[in-house]
Amino acid sequence: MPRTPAHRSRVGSAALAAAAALLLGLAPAPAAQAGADGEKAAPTLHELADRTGRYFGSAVDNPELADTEYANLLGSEFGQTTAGNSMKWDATEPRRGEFDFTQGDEIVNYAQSKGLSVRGHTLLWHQQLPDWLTSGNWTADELRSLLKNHITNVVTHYKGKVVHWDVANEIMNEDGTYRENIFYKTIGPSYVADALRWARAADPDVKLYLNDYNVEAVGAKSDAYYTLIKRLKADGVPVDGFGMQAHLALQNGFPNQLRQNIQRFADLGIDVAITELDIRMILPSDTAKLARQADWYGQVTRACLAVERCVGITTWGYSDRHSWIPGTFPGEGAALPWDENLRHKPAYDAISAALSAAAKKEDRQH
Ligand code: G2I
Repeated sequence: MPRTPAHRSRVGSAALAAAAALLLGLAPAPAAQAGADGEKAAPTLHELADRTGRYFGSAVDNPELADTEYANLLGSEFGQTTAGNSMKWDATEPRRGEFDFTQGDEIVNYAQSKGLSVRGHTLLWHQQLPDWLTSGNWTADELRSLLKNHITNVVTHYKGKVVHWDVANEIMNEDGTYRENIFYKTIGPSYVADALRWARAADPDVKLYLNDYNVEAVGAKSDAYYTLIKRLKADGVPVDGFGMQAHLALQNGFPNQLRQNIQRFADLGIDVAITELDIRMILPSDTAKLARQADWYGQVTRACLAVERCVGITTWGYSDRHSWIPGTFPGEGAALPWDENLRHKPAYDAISAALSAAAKKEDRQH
């Protein structure tokens, strides 16, 4: 398969990040270390993904950085991270016009020290908005100007520090209609194109994404994004990618036609990323559920690897020690590839095997 320029530019990102870390006087992320017996340790997920021109990442939330064992493994196994909470509106603009990047910067500094690239998450969402914004009774013009100011300030601050932005998060309902968030209700659907344009004006290089859950399968919700992105592209609105969160649950079934769905978005001339992958189950976990979960992780990984413009995979955390799921879905959990003791689960081996097969194929072709 011929490499596109976009593909080529992703190759060797680990090496570039290590060089950048050296220039900054930071210790580069450790590569796979030779074992005590002189044998080479197994390559990390990101090293394998990198050989296919992709990244493999994990989200992280600020309090987790204090868990040194966890933060060190994140820094050595992964090539990318996403701030779980600290770049959201309530964190970055807690009072009108007053910006606070302390927490977001902490993630960026950590990522740079480990050679990880960063995905910005998120400029606009219906959750985690500050009270001053949600309690205001804004006219369309006022809200448009608040949104523009927010996007301009946040994107400008992180210019050159984040490579992707989830510009608009979760803007569609399950039936493919627009979610009635404050922006839609006050401004109408034009806020999406405007948000993308303002983000582009603030940083011409960062990749601008729309991002949502339950869009992995072909269906009403993903169809709505397909139609929207097609129209945005036709209108010359800067949209570079589509993020499929992929918060999956064993009891809900595997998303129908995942690979074909990724492909049809790529065929619109945009990138696709798996942005928040986790695969939960009803607790307690058992051998059969863990095997099924492993199979699903392998399938998601292979679906991304099968599409040239699927640029990478991010899991929403990597260990059952730190996960949003038990708090949101009581009785469910065990969703990540490492257990709470940071030991590999079968899911880890399935991801590694899928990446390794693709990396070897890529090595043979070049
Ligand atoms: O809900 C899972 C994810 C779905 N897609 C968008 C993501 O942004 C979202 O992330 C989660 C975070 O992982 C949670 O950590 O978003 C949640 C909010 O909807 C986050 O939870 C919140 C808690 O609900 C708050 O009580 C807490 O103050 O995290 C906050 C900061 O720790």
